Amino acid sequence: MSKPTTQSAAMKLLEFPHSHYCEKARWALQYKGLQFKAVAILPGLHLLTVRRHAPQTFVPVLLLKERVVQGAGEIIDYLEEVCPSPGLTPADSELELCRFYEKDLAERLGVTIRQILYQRLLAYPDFIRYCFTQNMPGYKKVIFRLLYPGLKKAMHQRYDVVPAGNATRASVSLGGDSGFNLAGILR
Ligand SMILES: N[C@@H](CCC(=O)N[C@@H](CS)C(=O)NCC(=O)O)C(=O)O
Repeated sequence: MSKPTTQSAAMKLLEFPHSHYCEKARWALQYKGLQFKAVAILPGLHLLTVRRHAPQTFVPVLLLKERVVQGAGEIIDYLEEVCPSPGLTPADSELELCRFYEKDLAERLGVTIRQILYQRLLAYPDFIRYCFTQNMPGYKKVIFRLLYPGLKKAMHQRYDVVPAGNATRASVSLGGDSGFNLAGILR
């Protein structure tokens, strides 16, 4: 892909603007100077939107004319392939290590940070509504308000957010033998 082409101008990024995974994909697109349209979708209703295009329900999803790429790491790999310069991934001996850290940070740090944040923030619906629906039309804010009780429950389950007061149960290891205790942060 030469940049920016008609195709890149037609690219859409389905995202939750508050999501760090979506931010990662957005940063990669911006770093490469590609034109794209970020499309904020409403958590909850995203299940319908995303499943129309992609095999799983999560965002970010990059929509191109003839291709759909789901997941921040996958989007970066795709962009590296079609628009190698400026590069984001080392091509030499550091490649393997770089991939290891990227995957590890996405799977463990990314998931844990989300868990920590939602542990606290789900109790503040106004703040969550602001983060999830800012810049969306009023009717979506209303829909979100109606969906919130169910969504909150679903997010507790999906993101393994422990109920308030039980936070000391949660403990994750973030690096080799050095234990990283989520409870220490949540107290
Ligand atoms: N492995 C994915 C994870 C993305 C992810 O977990 N996205 C969350 C938002 S932070 C999501 O879309 N959750 C809704 C769902 O899974 O249906 C990536 O690296 O992009």
